[in-house]
Formats: sequence, structure tokens, C-alpha cells
Amino acid sequence: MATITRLPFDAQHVADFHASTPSIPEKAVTERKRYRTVWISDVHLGTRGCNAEMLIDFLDHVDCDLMYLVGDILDGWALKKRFYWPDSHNDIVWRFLKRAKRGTEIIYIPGNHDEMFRQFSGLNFGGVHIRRQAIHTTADGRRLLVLHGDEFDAITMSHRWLAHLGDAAYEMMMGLNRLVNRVRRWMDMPYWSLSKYAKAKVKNAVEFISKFEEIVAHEAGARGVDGVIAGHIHTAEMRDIEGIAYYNDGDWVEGCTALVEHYDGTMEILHWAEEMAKRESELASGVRLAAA
Ligand SMILES: [Mn+2]
Repeated sequence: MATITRLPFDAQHVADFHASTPSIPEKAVTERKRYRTVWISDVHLGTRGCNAEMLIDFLDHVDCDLMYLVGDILDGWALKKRFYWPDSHNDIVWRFLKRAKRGTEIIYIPGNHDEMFRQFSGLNFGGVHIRRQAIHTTADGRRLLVLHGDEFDAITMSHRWLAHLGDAAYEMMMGLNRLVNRVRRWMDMPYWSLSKYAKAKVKNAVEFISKFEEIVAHEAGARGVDGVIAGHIHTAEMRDIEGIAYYNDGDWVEGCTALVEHYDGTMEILHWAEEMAKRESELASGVRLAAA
């Protein structure tokens, strides 16, 4: 056997990576669903909100030629406040790198929560290309601008956190509502509904979302592309806005969605909770058929 005297730096590390295994082993799926392109964003690794197990399930069942990571993959803001990094979050990074190694082209467009990677725009790490934004050409020849979307925060107003208001936040608010009113009762003050106040604000959140979508589409139109793909607001969508195709791949904190392009250029939003439920019921009916 020939002895390798000196491995190039990269090759040595690729060899090390090859030997490593994730804590949650890859599922032995007979046939992964294959798409031309997959877009995911707003994973928020490093936070408790990240739905890591569902994303792992997604990555173990879906393959693609090209994958875009459209920002907020890792939450640097949260990690700076408190370090939180369970094995499952490592497993996701492992799967991205493994995918790149198996030949999927990965384009990573950092968002505002992982803006520390923006300084590496233009560089490639282990098959992952870091870019500030990209132009994607679909199989049917449409040119789509891909960006995270925080670029428009200054225009779309400061209430952007309201768009992130999920069920957990709502439950927490209900608890807070009880506490606030206990204190108010003790101070002989009348009842004041925090949730009513919040609901009015959530209506603002609804307005915020459509405003964001319109501004992003308008900007794409001004740049002469056929459409735009963004993340950031945690709201999956696919609609035509004044002749511009607007797509949002959603998130893996609240909705757990991905945007995919089929080989004929058709776009689709995958709601992974539904896909998992469908698979389980198919499996259950298969078992029943076998038993009959
Ligand atoms: Mn963001």
C-alpha cells in the first residue's frame, strides 16, 4: 500500500468528515423524492424554536441537483446571548455537507441572523458556495432573483417581529395576560386584555406580510427578472404580484415548509408536517392491506 506523505489540507479534512457519523443516523429510504431545486430558509439552528427533527426527516427523504439555503440557517443573535447547540443541530449541518459531497450544488445566502457569514460571500467551503444573492434559471427558462429579504426591513417598517408571532408566543402571551390582570386586580385596576391588544397587532402583522411581498416583487420587477424567491418573514407563499412571480420558502420554526422546483420548472411548496402525516397513513394502509 502506498503511503501518502502529505495530503493537501482540504483532502485531509474531507477524509475526516467522511469517517464522521451523525447522532441521528440517516434513514435508509428506498427512494428519495428528487427535485431539480430545493429552497429552505429560516431554520434558526441554535434556538429551541428550530424544528430539527422535522428538517432531518425532510433531508432524509428529499434529494435535489441544486439546493439554496436562503438565510437565517443559523441564529447567531440567539447563540451570542446563550449557547444552545444540541446534537440534532450538528446533524443538520452534517447532512448539508454530506449532500454537497454527494454532488448537490449548495448555494448559501446568509440572512440577518447569520449575517456573520456574509463577509465570506463569493467563497466556497466544502462544496457550499456563499453568495449575497443569486439569479436562478428555472427549467422553463424563467429568471428568479434569490435573496433572504431583510434588505427591505427599513422600508417595510419596524413591526417585523409581529410576523414571527407563533403559537408558543401566543400561549406565552396568554400566561402573561393572566399575570398582568392578577397584578391589576391587586392594584384595583380594571381588566385590560393583552391578547385583544395583541390581536390588533397581529392584524398589522397580516398587513405587514402582504406589504413585504409587494415590495420584494416590485424590487424584482425593477431588476428585470421574472420573479423572486425570499425567506425572512416565516410565511410560505407563491403568487403572482403584478406579473412578477413571488415565492417564499417559509421556515422551519413555525410552518416547516420548503419550496421545490420539479424537473419541468413547476414550483411547489412542501408542507412537511402534511407530507409526514401522508406517508404515515400510507404506511398504515399498506400494513392493513398486507394483513388482509
Ligand atoms: Mn431573517
